[in-house]
Amino acid sequence: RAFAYDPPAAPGSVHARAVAVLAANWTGTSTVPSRGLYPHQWSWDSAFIAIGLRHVAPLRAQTELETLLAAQWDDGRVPHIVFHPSVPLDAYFPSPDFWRSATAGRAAGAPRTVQTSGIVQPPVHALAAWLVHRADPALSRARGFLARVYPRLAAWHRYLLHRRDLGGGALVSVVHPWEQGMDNSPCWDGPLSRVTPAPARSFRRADLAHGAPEDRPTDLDYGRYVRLAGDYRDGGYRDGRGAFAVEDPSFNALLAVSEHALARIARELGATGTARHARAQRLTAALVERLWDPAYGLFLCRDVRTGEAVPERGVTGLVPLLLPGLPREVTRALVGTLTGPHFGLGTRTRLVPSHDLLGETFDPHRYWRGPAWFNTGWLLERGLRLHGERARADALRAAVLDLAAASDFAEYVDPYTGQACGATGFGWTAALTLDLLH
Ligand code: 9YW
Repeated sequence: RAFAYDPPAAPGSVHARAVAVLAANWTGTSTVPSRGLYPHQWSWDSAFIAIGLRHVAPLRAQTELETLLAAQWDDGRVPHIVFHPSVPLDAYFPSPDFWRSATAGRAAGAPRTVQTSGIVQPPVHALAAWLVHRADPALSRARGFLARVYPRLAAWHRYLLHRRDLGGGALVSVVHPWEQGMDNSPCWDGPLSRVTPAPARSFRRADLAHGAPEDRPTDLDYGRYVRLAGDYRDGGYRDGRGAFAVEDPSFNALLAVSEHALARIARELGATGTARHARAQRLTAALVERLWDPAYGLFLCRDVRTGEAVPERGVTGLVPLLLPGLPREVTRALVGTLTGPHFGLGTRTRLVPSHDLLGETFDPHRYWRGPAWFNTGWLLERGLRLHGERARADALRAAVLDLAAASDFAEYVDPYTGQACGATGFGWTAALTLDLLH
């Protein structure tokens, strides 16, 4: 009776197949992104997964988020990976013996009983918690779900706003490309070029056992990821001094959207939520002031160490379309960029590419350097709908559903052809398909 909440879907339907992926990736307390490639719990994956799961198994959706939040550090950070103790160490790199959270993270209050990474991922969790609550308010109230997660979500946002404003402009900085979630985006090439890669012989990648090397980040990328993460660990995971610090549009937009969701949660729990809505609006204003570029027609990343904008068109710069309260000329320009020659939605591409089609570095198969991902498609579908672009939202929804089903719920796809890349049976692809079907 694992997924007995809804009336059974027709066997073989897209709905039934998506439910089967989530059932196969469920471990008993959370859902893995991919059985082979990513066999632990990932932070933003869990938020997206809960958003889909709520329609078919709301108790599991609540549990998914509660399991992640149980691994929160005392300083408020929610780790990007929570490791499953039963998975062999060599199944994923970097493994718990690299992060050493319980010892290296002691000063920051890492948990003692569970092993985690020490970096974070985009804060989609309060949005997810609110949507999960709304799917079954009676169950949520009976379990005291919101009352239990609210203090943890509030501490999480506090950590980001207070410890991660490294640029001093009221925006959050990421200190590692893995934190932003689009690992090898060309947006990082500039800021990463200052990082001396760790020697190739000092670590062993596990991802290449599960994915074609030409679809994955390079060894040079990995050397830099390892150096940055190792330096952060060796500094006791204290914030403020690392070589890499970037203000990213999508990370900050997701924080603002989640702050609006946290306001609604606060209201449901009897507070007013007014201060939180106001804070979300201030974040939105800071995003526009610091990262909006009218000439590019999208938001740009800002390299905090040089103070310069990063002159690259990444899908991250479109994601703020998700925000209410954007100036009208900004939303109009974002829709123009999404459907224009750089992203080609509705003309050259079937699903939103992760990077500029006309950019020198564009590669339709290499991870976040061109392929289309389903989570960004889902976020932009919401953004289009929010801003009254109904026909475009409907078309994007149809494309997500088609390509997810045809690719067997691939991790990412070629944006022109829809050809599957990376893993199949991928958690958030299945979950966000379910969400769009409901
Ligand atoms: C890694 C799990 C994660 C995602 C990221 C994606 C990739 C690589 O896989 O990260 O080793 O963490 O880039 O967004 O959360 O699906």
